[in-house]
Amino acid sequence: MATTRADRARRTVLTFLATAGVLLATGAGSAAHAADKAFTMGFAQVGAESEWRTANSESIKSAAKANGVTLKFSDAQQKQENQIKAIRSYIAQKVDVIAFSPVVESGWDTVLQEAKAAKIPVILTDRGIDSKDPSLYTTFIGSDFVEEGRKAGRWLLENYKGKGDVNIVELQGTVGSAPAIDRKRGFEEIIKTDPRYKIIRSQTGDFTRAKGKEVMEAFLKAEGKKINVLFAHNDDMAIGAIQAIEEAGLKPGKDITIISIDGVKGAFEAMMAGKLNVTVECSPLLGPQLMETARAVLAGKPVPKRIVTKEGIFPMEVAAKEFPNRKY
Ligand code: GYE
Repeated sequence: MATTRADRARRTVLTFLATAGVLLATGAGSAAHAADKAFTMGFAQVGAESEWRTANSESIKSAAKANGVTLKFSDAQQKQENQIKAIRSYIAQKVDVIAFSPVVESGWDTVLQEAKAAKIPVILTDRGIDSKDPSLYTTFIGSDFVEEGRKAGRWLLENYKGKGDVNIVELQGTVGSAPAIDRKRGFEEIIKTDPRYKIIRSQTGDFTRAKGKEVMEAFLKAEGKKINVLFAHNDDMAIGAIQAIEEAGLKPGKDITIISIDGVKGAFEAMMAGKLNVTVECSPLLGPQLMETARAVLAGKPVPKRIVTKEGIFPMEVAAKEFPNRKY
């Protein structure tokens, strides 16, 4: 798509020059050149905490290759201080553009002011920040996490068959991260419209399988058979929790209804095995759009401040049919 658009732009410039017959070559020519030029991007990734993240990193790396972008890529192991260090090193290396997926929402102003002072544009991907100063980044490409939480809540209200109180346990994502804060908010907004639904335990599992399992074990120990529903902020934690539920002698997907978010292949496998009831899609395939947007920013073209990823929801009944179409 990027090439086609660039080609079209070039053609328009050439046509314009030919018909007008004027020497605008310097101005128009250099703009077209800037849009086509190879550039260097520094990307500060969150970590490798989930299947989603692995697919996201892969998407960014392969899109950089396909677009001739020189990519400097770092993995912060879910630590903000490492991301800040990586961003500072990209500033020192004078990359053309910096992109990153902020592990948590707060605490970015200082380092982003440094990037701004160095005149390096910053693109947020996947996760947002809570800064009061919108001039610190050019655009934010990613999902609407509040809406994902709402979708999870709506599915529950529409599909839960049991009678009486519905006891929910929640596995939250990384503390302070945009997806953990927003998914919780969206889910609560919907379930509070029916007083039968109650979150009886809620704790972070840091978006990983291992912690998802560990925390679910603790939930089971404390609440046992009282638990009707598990809402996990991502598929990996749900998959870890499924193991804990089985080890406790219960049937995941039957004794406990399980809802999670991402839509990774592992979730589809769990749904096909009847162990996960539904996954809300969150696409990690942001690479092509990121490269296209970076190119536009560097060419001085206006880009929207917010680019929202489109996504669906997949209950277990459609898992086998959808599985072959899944790209991550
Ligand atoms: O849901 C989770 C990952 O920020 C949307 O981070 C992302 C989340 C995703 O670790 O699996």
